[in-house]
Amino acid sequence: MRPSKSSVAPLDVLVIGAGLSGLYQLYQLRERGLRVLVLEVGSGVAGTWYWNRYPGARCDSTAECYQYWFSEDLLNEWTWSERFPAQPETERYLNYVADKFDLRRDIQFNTRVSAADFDETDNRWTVTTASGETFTAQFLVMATGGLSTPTLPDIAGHADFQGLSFHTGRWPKEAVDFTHKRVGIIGTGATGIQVIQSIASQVGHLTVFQRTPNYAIPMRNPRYDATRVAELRRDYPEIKELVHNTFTGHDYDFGTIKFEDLTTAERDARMWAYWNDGSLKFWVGAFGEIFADQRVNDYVSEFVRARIRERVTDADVVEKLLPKDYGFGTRRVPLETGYFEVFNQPNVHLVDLNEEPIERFTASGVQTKKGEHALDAVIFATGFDAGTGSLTAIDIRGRKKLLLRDAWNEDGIRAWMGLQVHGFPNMFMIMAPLSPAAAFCNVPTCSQQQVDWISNCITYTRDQGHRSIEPTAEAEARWGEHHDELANATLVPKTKSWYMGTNVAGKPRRLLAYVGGANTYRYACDKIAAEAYPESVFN
Ligand code: NA7
Repeated sequence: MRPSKSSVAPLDVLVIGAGLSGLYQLYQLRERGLRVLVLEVGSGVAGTWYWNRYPGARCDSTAECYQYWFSEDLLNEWTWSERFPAQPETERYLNYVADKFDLRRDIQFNTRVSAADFDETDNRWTVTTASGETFTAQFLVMATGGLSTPTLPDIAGHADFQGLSFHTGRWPKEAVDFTHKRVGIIGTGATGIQVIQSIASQVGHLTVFQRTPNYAIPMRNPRYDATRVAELRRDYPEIKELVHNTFTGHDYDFGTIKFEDLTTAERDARMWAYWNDGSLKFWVGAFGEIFADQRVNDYVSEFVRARIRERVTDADVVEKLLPKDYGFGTRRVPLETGYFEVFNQPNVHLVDLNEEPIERFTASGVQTKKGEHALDAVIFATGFDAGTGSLTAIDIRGRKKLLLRDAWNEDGIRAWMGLQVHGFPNMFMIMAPLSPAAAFCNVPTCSQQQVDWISNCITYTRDQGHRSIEPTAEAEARWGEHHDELANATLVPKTKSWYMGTNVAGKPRRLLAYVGGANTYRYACDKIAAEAYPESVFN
């Protein structure tokens, strides 16, 4: 146990988490002359890109959109090597940023926060760590990440299994050698797909346990040579402007061309053009109507199923790989590279858990309804308690000792603008529920927007001589109603996924992220600031 640091000079702001959001939050607050400390559970910076070091981990946003915009020097110095960088490169980038801006001196690593308590008398937060240290600060910023609390399936006998087991979100730093091993993987989301396509050719035998097949788009991932890098640098001002003004924070947007106005040939030509871009542009850009119009969604879904059929040779296997009971784009669409061809390999076996549910782990593998699958290692690519998980894991107590976890259990997830919670003054959240950043946004775009807004809000509150800021209950309820109204006008709530909280037992079923658009959301946030926070109460 470390000595208590409660004697440390009082801080203005405590930031929890040193990932992409926390690093930028530290930078911005420091620029404003505030005393800031970041607490981070990992031994290094980078958050998601620190923990998710599983084989094949790679960004599904293009490099030119997945970066910081605040420093011209940084934009000119850092050179991305390919369009969709792999985990080590993004981790290196975030370490480079931490060093360049001397951020580490205000980050305490290997520190797990267990509790945060708001004191109504002095309007300050006290944060307690798992090792018993305490810190106090006027403001608390939860930069704990939207996808940082791994979930493990509730399968009997896990402790009996004698082989190796890993969760992708807690991958060891040391390389894991799967050569000649019999490996099983549970989960075929964005993560599972990256792992499967990466290890299938190395392992002795791969058993893929699939509950829900996914639509996926082939990734086109060229290397960036010097010419391309120079072009991108030239275009950075334009890209920066674009990402901040689009629906999803990428450098493309919904098209203005309507599905209804096109002939079948024109529709198909448009889909092929977007498909061949090899990015998530097909999802958002081809026909925006897929999110609300079932007929358009059916059409596009069939196009994508046809692409899967073309690539898998075994008729029974391909049937299992085709998503049939939900529409394309209503859950996260992964990018892939040779994923479907993996199932043509003789050393790969697909287990459809709908036909053959898992009964339990045994000492030597996984027992399903049809028999035992002998395994040397199991990989859990089973996802995260998204949005809420990293916040409810901490005992956060606001006014009247109200526990955030209880508040969300009793009232459902509530969060004004996805930024603050009524009853929890001076606490801000990044990538939290009910904001676009929770799922429907290119993370760096929305994370930087929220950090900028939070930094300005904290500065304003202090400059005006206020001790605290808190949204009203009415404003919070209005935001929740607006959120639900937009969500229910889409097809997304019809599909089970982490977007809806259905991947975690007992989690309230509600669309996690705001679907009004990252651009619309930003304009709303800017208006609130320009009008001096009319929906908040200052003390
Ligand atoms: P996801 O997208 O939540 O995928 C988790 C996968 O694990 C998915 O295929 C699940 O099947 C499967 N899963 C979860 N629990 C079980 C059990 N109990 N039995 C069988 N299969 C199970 O997580 P990812 O890590 O892939 O991606 C999360 C985000 O990180 C991603 O969207 C990117 O934004 C980055 P299901 O579909 O629930 O039937």
